[in-house]
Amino acid sequence: MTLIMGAVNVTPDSFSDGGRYLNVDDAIAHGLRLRADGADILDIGGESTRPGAERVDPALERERVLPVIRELAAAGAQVSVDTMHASTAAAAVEVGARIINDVAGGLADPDMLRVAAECEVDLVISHWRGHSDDMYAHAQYADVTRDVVTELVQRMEEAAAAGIPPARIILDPGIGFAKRGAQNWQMLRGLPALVGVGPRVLVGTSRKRFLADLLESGGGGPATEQRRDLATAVTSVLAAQAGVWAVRVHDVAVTRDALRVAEAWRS
Ligand code: PMM
Repeated sequence: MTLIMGAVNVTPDSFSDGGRYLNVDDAIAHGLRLRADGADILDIGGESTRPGAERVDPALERERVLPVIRELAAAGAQVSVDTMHASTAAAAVEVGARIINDVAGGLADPDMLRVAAECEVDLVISHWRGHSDDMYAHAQYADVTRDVVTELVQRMEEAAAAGIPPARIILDPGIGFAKRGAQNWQMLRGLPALVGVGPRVLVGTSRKRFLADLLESGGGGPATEQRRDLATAVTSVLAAQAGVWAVRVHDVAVTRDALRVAEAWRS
């Protein structure tokens, strides 16, 4: 069964849920609720990666995420830390995180691979070409799927050289990162090629702009959160059918239901 990673953004400006859980207690309560809803992993982040978002100082980022990670890990949750900073990743592992989720795939911080190797935890390597403020300038591909696979294989080789075996690596196509609308759909259609590389694959489509654009172009007015969550449940089912290991979502309950329906159909 495909695993569900529930996103907990402890940020004032995240793409979809920014500002809602900036308070530590609210973020912990939200994480516990996502776990009760069926999240297998809780992904805690303190820096928004929304297009155009400002960078966050690592010390402020740690202040936001460490108390939340500590508490959720102590409650028995499997926790990942969503960070591009090696210092935050190391501190998060110390308080109980077991997965480092680096949306920059090790490219933003030269210490990230060394820290992940030393900590002996799993590492999510996402496809990334630049920070949010100018990522669309890098959205140029000869063939999105082929280029993303090639670049992720390079990142994996760098990780292996740093001492991280493929069994501890999770690859992520970085939906919405340096990719425009149609490029995201092309990448999703090409997911089997990424799954074929070997390591586990994680996909995050949740509430992203390309889904909202699609919904709005079909009518019905603004793409509300509810509409985006339904769209996310559908893309998550299709990703599961393509063989991914896990999907990263905000509304765990609706995706859990959708995955169960698809599983019943299949089995
Ligand atoms: N997307 C966001 C944040 N973290 N991590 C991984 N591994 N993959 C993603 O696609 C991903 C991520 C952006 O979403 P949010 O800020 O709305 O939660």
